[in-house]
Amino acid sequence: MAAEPGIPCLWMRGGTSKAAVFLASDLPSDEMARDRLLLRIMGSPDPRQIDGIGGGDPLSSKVAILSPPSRGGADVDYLFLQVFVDQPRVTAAQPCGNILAAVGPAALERGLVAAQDGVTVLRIHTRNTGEVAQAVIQTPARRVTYYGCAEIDGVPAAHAPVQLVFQNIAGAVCGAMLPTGQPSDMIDGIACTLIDHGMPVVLMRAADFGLSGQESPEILESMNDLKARIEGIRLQAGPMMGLGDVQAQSIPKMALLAPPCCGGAIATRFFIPQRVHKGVGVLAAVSVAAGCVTPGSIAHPLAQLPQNDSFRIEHPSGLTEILLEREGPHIHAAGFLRTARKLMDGLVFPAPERLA
Ligand code: NQM
Repeated sequence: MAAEPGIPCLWMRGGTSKAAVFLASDLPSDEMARDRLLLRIMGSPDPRQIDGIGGGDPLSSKVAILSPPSRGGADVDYLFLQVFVDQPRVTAAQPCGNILAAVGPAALERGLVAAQDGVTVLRIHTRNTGEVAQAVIQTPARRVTYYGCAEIDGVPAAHAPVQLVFQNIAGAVCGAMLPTGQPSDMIDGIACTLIDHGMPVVLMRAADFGLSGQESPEILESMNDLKARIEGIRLQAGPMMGLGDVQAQSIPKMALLAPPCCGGAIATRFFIPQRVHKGVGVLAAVSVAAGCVTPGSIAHPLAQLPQNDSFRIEHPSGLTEILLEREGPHIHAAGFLRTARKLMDGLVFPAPERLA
């Protein structure tokens, strides 16, 4: 059999996640053919993804597809795809703020956007939601650099900062920030806030499950009864949020919340949705922050609201800071500091097609 050609691929860290970054022109235009190819590239379905480049964890089984902008007011299009690890599934239903941090550097690397001297400001159109985010990338002498002094919890060592700003992302996926029209709903006897401020999330009190909210991801993942209860709530919350049947989806994300213990605004543990996040998603953190400032939500009484605009969300790897521009509960803009790094640039060779 003739060898299959390699496909140009950048392997990037964005924030606390990793993704294979492609140009749309290097992938099949047919979505089903594209997704089948991405499963073979990542090595899915397989819990270890041993025959592909995925890391056996949802945080390192991600794809970003870049293309020239399809709308005015943007410099580049970004389609995010979550490749399931142990199921033959790829979904475009969720966006990803961590991988967004890698999009600016990757667009510069691939020449989709011309670098300026010093910093380059890019407007990135996330095709999953239609939102445009602004990214500020360090480009001394018109070349992207990954070296710098910015540190984020969950990533060892310092790197060049990537500043991201989102504007007006309330209801980005569900169409409304509170898709059920109320700040709190009961599902299976648990008070839940169903919220979308960039990422659809179900907020719940850890204490309602007999937890402190400080448990490690490993402990939470070992609790099979807890996981089944949370999945039962998620399957009911999906249709309530206008997401339809979410059995095969990676949204909504499920957040267990507790009062802060490390100087932040609130403590989080996230089911995303079957595995437990080792840190926190960027857009998921904005949805939590939105919950904290929404009267009547389950997050509001748990939160220590900051005096200024800096919301520090506690998670298993430390704290993630979000800067909110808001009037009361109305958040106009959310800003973050992330870092990103090019890990590999080359050709990726997909695993062979599996026989049915
Ligand atoms: O919420 C993981 C990640 C994410 C999502 C996930 C994210 C976000 O950390 O913006 O970044 O929840 O699937 O990459």
